[in-house]
Amino acid sequence: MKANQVRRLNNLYRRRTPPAFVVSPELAKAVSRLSFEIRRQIGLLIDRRGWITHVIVGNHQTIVIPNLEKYRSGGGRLKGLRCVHTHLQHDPLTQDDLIDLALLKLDMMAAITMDKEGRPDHIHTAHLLPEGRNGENWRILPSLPPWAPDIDCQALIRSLESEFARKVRSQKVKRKWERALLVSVTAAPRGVAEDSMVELRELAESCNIAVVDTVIQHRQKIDPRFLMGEGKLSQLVILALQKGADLLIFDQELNPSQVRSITDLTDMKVIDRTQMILDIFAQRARSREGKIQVELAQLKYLLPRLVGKGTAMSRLTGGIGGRGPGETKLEVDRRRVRNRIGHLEKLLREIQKQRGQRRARRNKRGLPIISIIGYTNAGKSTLLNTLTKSSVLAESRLFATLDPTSKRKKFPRDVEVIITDTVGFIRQLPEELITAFRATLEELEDADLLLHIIDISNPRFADQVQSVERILESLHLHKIPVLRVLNKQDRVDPVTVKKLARTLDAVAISAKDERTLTNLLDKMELQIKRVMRRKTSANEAKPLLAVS
Ligand SMILES: Nc1nc2c(ncn2[C@@H]2O[C@H](COP(=O)(O)OP(=O)(O)OP(=O)(O)O)[C@@H](O)[C@H]2O)c(=O)[nH]1
Ligand SMILES: [Mg+2]
Repeated sequence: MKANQVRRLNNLYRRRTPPAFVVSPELAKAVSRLSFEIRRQIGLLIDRRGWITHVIVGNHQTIVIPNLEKYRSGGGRLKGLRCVHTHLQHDPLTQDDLIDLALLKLDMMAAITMDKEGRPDHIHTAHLLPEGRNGENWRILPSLPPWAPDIDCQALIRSLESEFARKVRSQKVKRKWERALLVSVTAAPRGVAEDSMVELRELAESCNIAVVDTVIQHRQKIDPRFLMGEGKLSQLVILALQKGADLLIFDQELNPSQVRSITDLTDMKVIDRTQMILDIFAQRARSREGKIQVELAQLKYLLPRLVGKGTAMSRLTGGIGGRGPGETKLEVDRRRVRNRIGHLEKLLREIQKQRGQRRARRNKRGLPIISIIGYTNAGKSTLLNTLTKSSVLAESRLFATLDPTSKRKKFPRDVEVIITDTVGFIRQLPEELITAFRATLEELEDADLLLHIIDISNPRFADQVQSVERILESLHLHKIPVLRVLNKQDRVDPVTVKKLARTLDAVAISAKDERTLTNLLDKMELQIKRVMRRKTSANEAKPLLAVS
C-alpha cells in the first residue's frame, strides 16, 4: 500500500457518522474508493456515538474482525459496535457476514457494494432479531443508496436492544443465578441424548445455574474443533443472546483446545459436564480431606487447559466451573498449580495414613461393615438416617453427600454393625474425581455388605444401575456381596414395584418410612450373619502360629 493510501486509511478515523446513518455518505465514498484502489475489502467498526473504533484491511474476499472481547456484551446485550465493510464483487451480505453478525453480537452488519468506478451504490444491512421468525434469527433490510438512508440507525439499535432486554427479563430466573444454554452434540439416539440432558439440567440446577434452553445436535461426525459447524454455533450464540445466557454447558467432555476454540469463537464462557461435576463437589466439600480431594481433582483437570491466552483461562476459573472448595479462587498459573498439586498430594498421603490406622482399629474391633452405595440422589443418606435414627444431610440435590459418615446400628437380635454412607455415583464419573476420591472409595473395600440403593421413581434408573455396577467393577469392589434395594417405592405403583423386586432380585423400601424397612432389615441381618460365619470359619482355618 502506498504512503498516501495509508494516510487516507488513518484519516477515516476522523470522520464521524451522524446518528441517522448506518455509515455517513462521505465515509462510504472514501472507504469505497480506497478499497477499489487497493483491491481489498475494508471494514469499519463504528460505535454507538458514530466514531470508528477499528479500520480493518482484508483481502479481495474477506476481512477478519479482531477480537472484541473487551467490548461489553452479555445478559442479552449487543456489542455496541456495527461493522460496515466493502464488497468488491457486487454481491450483498454473504452467509459469512451473517455468521459474524451473530457470533460477534454486532449491532448491525452492513456491506457497501460499488459501481464500476468504485463509487458506492448500495448499502446492504442486517441485524439480529430478539425472537426468531420462521427459523430466521436475523433481518436483512432492503438495500439502500448510501446518500438516502430511510432507517434511523441509532433509534433502530436502541429499540432492538430494549426488545432483547425485555425478552430476557420476561423469563424469570432466580436472582443471582447464572443463565446457561445446555448443548449436546452427539451421534447417540435421540432418547439417550435427551435423558442425558435431563441429568445435565439437574447438575446445572445443583450448581445454581438456570437453564434457559437446551439444544441437541445430531451429527454422525463430530467436528474436532467446534464439535459442530460454525453456522450452527452462530445460531447457538443468537439463541444465547435472545435468552440472556452467557454460559454454554456441553454434555460432552471437551478437550482443552475445543474449550479454547469455542470460547474464542463465541465469546461465551464454555464448560463441560465434568467441570460442572467438579464445581458441585467444590461447593459441597466440608471436611478437610474432602476439600483437598476436590481441589486436587480440579487442578488436575485444569492443568492441561492452562495454555494459550489468559482470557479463556479467566473464563475457566471465574465463577461457575472455577470455584474452589469454600469459595477460594483457583490458581491459574501453571507452575503454581503444579506446586499446589504436589503439596495437596502430600497432605492427602498423610491424611490417608491416619485413615489407614483408623481403618485398622475398626477392623480389629471386628464389627461387620455395611456400606450404602448407589447413584447420586437415590436416597442413601435418608436410609442411613432412618436406619440409625441420625440426621446427616439428605436433600434433593445431586451430590449432597461428599464425606463418608459411619454410624453404629444394633439389630433386634443383637447383631451390631457399622453402617456407612458414601458419595453418590454418576454416569461417567470424572476420572480426576475417581483418582482424587480413591481413598474415600477405598474404604468401601472394608465393607462386608454393600447396599445398592436404586431410585425406582427415576425414569433412568436402569441406566443408573448399570453405571453403578460399572464403577464398582472399576474399583474392584464387585466381589463384595451386594443387596439391591429399590427405594422410593411410594412414588411407583405397587404392581410395578413387585415386578421390579422380582426381576432385579431386590427388596423394595421407602427410605423415608421406617415401617417399610422390616423386610430389608431381615435380609441385611441374614446376609451379615452369613458373611460373618464365613469370616470366622476362614479365620479358624488359619493356623495360629506359622511354623516353618
Ligand atoms: N418420595 C421419597 N423420597 C425419598 C425417599 N428417600 C429419599 N427421598 C428423597 O430423595 C432425595 C435425596 O435423598 P438423599 O438421601 O439425600 O440421597 P443420597 O443418595 O444420599 O444423595 P447424594 O448424597 O446426593 O448422592 C431427598 O429429597 C429425599 O428426601 C423415599 O423413600 N421416598
Ligand atoms: Mg447423601
